[in-house]
Amino acid sequence: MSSMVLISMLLLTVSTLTGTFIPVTAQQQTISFPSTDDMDAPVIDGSWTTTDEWSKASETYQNYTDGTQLVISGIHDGAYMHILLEMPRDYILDGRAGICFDTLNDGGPYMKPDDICFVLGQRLEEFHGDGRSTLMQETGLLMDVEGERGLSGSNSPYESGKEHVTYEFKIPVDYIASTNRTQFGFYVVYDTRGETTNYTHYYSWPDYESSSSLRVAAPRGWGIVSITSNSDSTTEVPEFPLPVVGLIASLIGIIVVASRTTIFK
Ligand SMILES: [Ca+2]
Ligand SMILES: [Ca+2]
Repeated sequence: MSSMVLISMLLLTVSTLTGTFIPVTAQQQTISFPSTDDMDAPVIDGSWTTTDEWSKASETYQNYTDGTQLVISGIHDGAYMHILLEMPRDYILDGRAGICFDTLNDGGPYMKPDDICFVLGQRLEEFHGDGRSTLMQETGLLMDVEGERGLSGSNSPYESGKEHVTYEFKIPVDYIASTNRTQFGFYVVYDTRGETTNYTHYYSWPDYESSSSLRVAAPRGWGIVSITSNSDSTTEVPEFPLPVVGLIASLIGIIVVASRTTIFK
């Protein structure tokens, strides 16, 4: 057997095995909120205040099967996270929207006390988990949190001929990152009555079937939000579980030995 054929077979084996070993968590949807140093923080007034208000924020798009769209924009300045939820095809302000953080990023089937949601409808409310259900439990609202909703028009890049629904939030970083974490579970939920029906429709990110805006998906299925600083955003490296690293190292050893055998025989 030539060494080239042997190497090809070994590489095929490696790629097959690594596919098996990569953990499920690698598939979790992730959003990065970049950091900004300038002082032009978004104005929390419920709409695109200027055409460049959210231009430095990250954008995450979610399309739903009924044609509804959600755009999640986020940025932070070290002290506050600023988050914009935008529904380019929703023209009537009749629902509510919420953002949830798994502050310990420990997932699980139920919402726990460290899982915090801010929901904005007629007013802004704060909820935590009870550890035995996925239903949000209302608590007192942290003083330093802001949220406003409204309609955005021509200042928005998604202006589609009609003013559409937007929600803006301002959340203190140290309330979410109390243990100096930079990654948290993240979940978005919103509802609307829709254009042509009186039924309430529920949407979420990640995209799950919902029957209530106050009942979340199990935190283990939430996405991830990571708050990056300018210095560490370029140093991210893909993580491999240790068994794969060991496997690759040993196979490289086999390849070297096999090559030498072929060359020197
Ligand atoms: Ca604004
Ligand atoms: Ca949690």
